[in-house]
Amino acid sequence: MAGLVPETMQKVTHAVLGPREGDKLKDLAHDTKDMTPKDRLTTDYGVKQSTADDWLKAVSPDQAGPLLLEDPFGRERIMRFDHERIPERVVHARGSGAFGKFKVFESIEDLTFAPVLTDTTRETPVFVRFSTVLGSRGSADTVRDVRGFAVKFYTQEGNWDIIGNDIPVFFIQDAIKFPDVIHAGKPEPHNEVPQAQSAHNNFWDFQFNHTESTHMFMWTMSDRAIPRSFRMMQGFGVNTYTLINSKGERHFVKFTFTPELGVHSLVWDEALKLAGQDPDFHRKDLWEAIANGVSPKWRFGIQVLPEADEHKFDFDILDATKVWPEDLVPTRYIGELELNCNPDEFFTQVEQAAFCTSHVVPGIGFSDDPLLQGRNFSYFDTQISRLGVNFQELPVNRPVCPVLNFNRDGALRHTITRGTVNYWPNRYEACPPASREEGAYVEYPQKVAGIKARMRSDKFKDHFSQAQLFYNSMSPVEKLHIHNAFAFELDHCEDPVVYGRMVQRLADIDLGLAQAVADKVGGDVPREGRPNHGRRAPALSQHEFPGIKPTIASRRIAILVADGYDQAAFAAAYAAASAALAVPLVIGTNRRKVTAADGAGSTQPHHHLEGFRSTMVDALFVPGGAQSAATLARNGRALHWIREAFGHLKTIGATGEAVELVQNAIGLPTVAVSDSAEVRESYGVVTLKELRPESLREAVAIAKGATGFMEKFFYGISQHRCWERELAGLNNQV
Ligand code: HDE
Repeated sequence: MAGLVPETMQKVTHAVLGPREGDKLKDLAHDTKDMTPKDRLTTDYGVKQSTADDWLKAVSPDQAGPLLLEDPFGRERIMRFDHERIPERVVHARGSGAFGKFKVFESIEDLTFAPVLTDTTRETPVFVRFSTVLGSRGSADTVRDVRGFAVKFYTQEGNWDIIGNDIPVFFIQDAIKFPDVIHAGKPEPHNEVPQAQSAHNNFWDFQFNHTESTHMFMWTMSDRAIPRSFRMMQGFGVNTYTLINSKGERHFVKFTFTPELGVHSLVWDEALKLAGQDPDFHRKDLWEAIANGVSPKWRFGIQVLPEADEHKFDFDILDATKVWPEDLVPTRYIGELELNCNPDEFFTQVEQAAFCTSHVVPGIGFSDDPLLQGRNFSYFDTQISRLGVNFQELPVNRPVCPVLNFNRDGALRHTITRGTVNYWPNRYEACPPASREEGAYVEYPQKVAGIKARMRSDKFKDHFSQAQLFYNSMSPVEKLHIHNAFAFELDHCEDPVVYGRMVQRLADIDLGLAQAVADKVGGDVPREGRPNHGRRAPALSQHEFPGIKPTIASRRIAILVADGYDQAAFAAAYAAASAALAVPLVIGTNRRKVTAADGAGSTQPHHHLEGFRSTMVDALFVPGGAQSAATLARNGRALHWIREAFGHLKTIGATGEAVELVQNAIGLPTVAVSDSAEVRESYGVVTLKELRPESLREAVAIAKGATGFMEKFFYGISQHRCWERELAGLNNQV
């Protein structure tokens, strides 16, 4: 897992990649090359090179001498290197992605005639790119930010892109404001500080000046903005699209992807530390899960409204700062997205991936959502400056169905189109437009009447109801995290005007929140707030997610050992974790073989306590063994590991002599749980004094639940974090 060598990953990738008929992966194979020891180094123009080490020189008798400019090999290498960089994405520059497939399990032919959403026998290849928004390409993964969730469906009818986020609403209502919101969020213009952060004056100045952003900033101050993994985030299309059926009827639709693993987040202190300790945390997590065959999956859902219902709500359904609450418009889950194949090369397949909201297939259309319409212009436009006008010919972007037209030339054109004409109509009738029956995209005949004006409908003007709805729907822990997030962010705003006004704004959502934040960050404590309508929408809380099966698959469990550890307990935990598809990681005081008590075995740690940190795992297990426990008890970093994992609300398991070690480190005794006197538990710390099976087989049996210890330990991990610990105020140990 963490120690996988690239070669192993390659094998996994290729095994999963195996060619399939009509598949995007097969299509990519045309442009994919392997490098083997049998191949020989050549120039870009195909001539074999004798060395990659020495520039051609005018060598004098003492072997020194100037480089000769005439060396085409040396010049080619340097010149190609000089031009390796392309502009990074103007937003969402930091990201990573993977290939996979999409299937509908329930046809929605009542709503659309797009086969990608009606043909239940079809498997549509996809590429998905996840990203942060504000940071540049080399910034850290775990910063507080919105996450992008962009899906390219390579359908037989052409490419369809849903370019979504992990948050269902947006900061602004009209695309014309996009440059402002992004300028305000990106590093400030005078000193290019801060990187990948919304915690600065300009961001919050913008938020105050745009009441329409209120709903969105409540989401970005929630745990949604610090996901544990790309695999544990929802994806929302955000904008309102339309579906058209074969009767010519149109429905409004919002698209959602909901992860099988549930929606889970880091805790803030952990996110901050990871940004330095492992800036690629999310990128690696996605890669490793896929390489280990634990393919992340999402259920694909739609919220649908008939055209006739457009004006039935107290919000405008075309306003991207509003959700369609599920109690009013339930989500219908109709398909599944699965990611099962890592890219072979990051630059060509992830960096060069280009998404366009304007790319939809017949049966799917746009709405008059003013944000979406602006996006339809922007994405295509930005690809031209980032990748060039022929960006759709790049392997990752090109469709799997035929592409033929009279668009020609431009920089780096690849396709060679035979024939003497390059226009329509032509005397040969070559390449005529398609009819509706042949599958042409035909626009929905929407009636349009009105005047030209720069305005929005009145319903766009309610900027607070849904911000209140969101906050009201949070669990007590989520509310606490939102409070802490504001306290952090506004503390980073030095300008009293900025934080002073923002705490007043919070009173438009919740007076208690505003007062608590003002108390922390300064500014006048608000005395009065906007009346709160008191409504809740439970589906907005990530703690109230229905239908998620508890699992520990792909969770990292650190096992802390030193010489003299209890082999039986170690083996039991390791085997049970592996059997449950979790990832046990052995952590030693150094990365040298560690010997078990009585020479019962040995293990080679994956990492050592200083190199790896508790932030990088989901749970911690410390097996007994008197000598091992005593060594760890004397090691400050080991104690820090235990305290920090406890502070980050992680499940901790300990057996034998390690029970006392853990209890002393966190200062918390464990209490007996009712079903077994042996197993004790307190606030997600699970202990068992005696775990001394005779054999590995017995150890595995124990692990599978015979004593209840592993059961309890694993159940805790499957719950992600022990929130009760935080509510009891026990987590201040980090
Ligand atoms: Fe984007 N956005 N955006 N955006 N966006 C881009 O296109 C833009 C918006 C989103 O992994 C850019 O290829 C405008 C909402 C994602 O490659 C650019 C507006 C949502 C990605 C652009 C928005 C998004 C982008 C920059 C307001 C969630 C990364 C690079 C009208 C539904 C895609 C690029 C990837 C990228 C413009 C608002 C999501 C400049 C004008 C709302 C996930 O075209």
